[in-house]
Amino acid sequence: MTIFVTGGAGFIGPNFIFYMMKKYPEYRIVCLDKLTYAGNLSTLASVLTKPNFRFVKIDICDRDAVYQLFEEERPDMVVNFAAESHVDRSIEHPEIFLQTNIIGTSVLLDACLRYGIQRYHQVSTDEVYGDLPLDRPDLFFTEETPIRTSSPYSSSKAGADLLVLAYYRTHGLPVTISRCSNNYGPYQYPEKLIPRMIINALYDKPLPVYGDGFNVRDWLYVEDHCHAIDLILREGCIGEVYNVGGHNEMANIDIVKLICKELGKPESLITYVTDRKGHDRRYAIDPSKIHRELGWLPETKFTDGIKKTIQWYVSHIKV
Ligand code: NAD
Ligand code: TDX
Repeated sequence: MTIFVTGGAGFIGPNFIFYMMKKYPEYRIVCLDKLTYAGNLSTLASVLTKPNFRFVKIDICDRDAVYQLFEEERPDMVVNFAAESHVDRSIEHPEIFLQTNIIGTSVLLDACLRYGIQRYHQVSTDEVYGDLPLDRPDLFFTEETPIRTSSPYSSSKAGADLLVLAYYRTHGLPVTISRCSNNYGPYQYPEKLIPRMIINALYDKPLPVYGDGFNVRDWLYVEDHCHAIDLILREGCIGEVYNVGGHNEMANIDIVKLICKELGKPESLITYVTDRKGHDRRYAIDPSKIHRELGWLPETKFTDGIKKTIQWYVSHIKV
């Protein structure tokens, strides 16, 4: 079994590679990554010399290079994590989001068609459903919730999802899609809320909270996401979408206060700044389909996961 993991030098990708290499030591994993600002090869240091692992620096938009690698390796499965992933950047510079997230996905799908594949899995996001109001805690995103994106990032991810489903309908390509809520854990680039706040707090720098701080995200420990993808790869129905989330909604301000408390830093570091344009108010996943059909449940309690995450950054940051 050879699995292509794209975007494996970012945040979720390497966590998935470590998860799979531990669980399936007989598998061959090939990581395809362009090493953008968000990619870091040293994250993969512990597996780089393993005989069943290969790293290839490649842009998934580079059709010739991608085809060449498919020709060489003949993968059984492809899991596509590669993406431009930061909403704020997509507002300023949308082009690269369209390029990598949509064109890159189309190149991978074409390669799968051309060389044949057992499974193509697209790692998507709950952001394709837009947002929910704060005053309707009874509402959740299901797989039937209409696509209603807010940012160039989420629009590009939705475009990719539609393309993946079109390759299933048109060509019968064996695809699956997961739409996960916000992940946290080790190796996340410090432009995202949790690592940014931990690192700024460690340096006693201001903690920039957008708007009123009451925007809600549904946080999931990254390993629980990896477990969900593994289950979908093995037992998920082709052509299906699975929402992944652990019913762990929290307001941004509460997360930032918790980080201050865990690190023994004063809340006076919190600084309210101009809101993100089009800022989604609340994300909340209904994960009943993946629970019912594949038996998936999150295993990490937020109180434990956030402590582990903070500890990881503390031990990897020199202050
Ligand atoms: P990330 O930004 O940390 O990592 C992205 C990786 O993709 C980097 O290593 C980067 O070098 C690589 N990459 C970017 N453009 C590339 C290209 N053209 N060719 C090859 N490699 C390229 O992202 P992440 O947070 O690990 O997210 C991974 C995936 O999961 C993304 O598709 C994202 O949309 C999705 N997702 C993320 C979250 C989250 O909370 N982080 C939640 C749901 C879904
Ligand atoms: O400095 C900050 N201050 C702040 O208040 C940052 C970086 C963020 N925020 C707020 C904005 C959001 O309400 O925190 C919340 C989380 O922001 P991000 O970490 O940028 O994540 P989000 O926009 O929710 O998107 C994330 O989850 C879904 C990932 O970046 C996406 O790739 C994923 O699809």
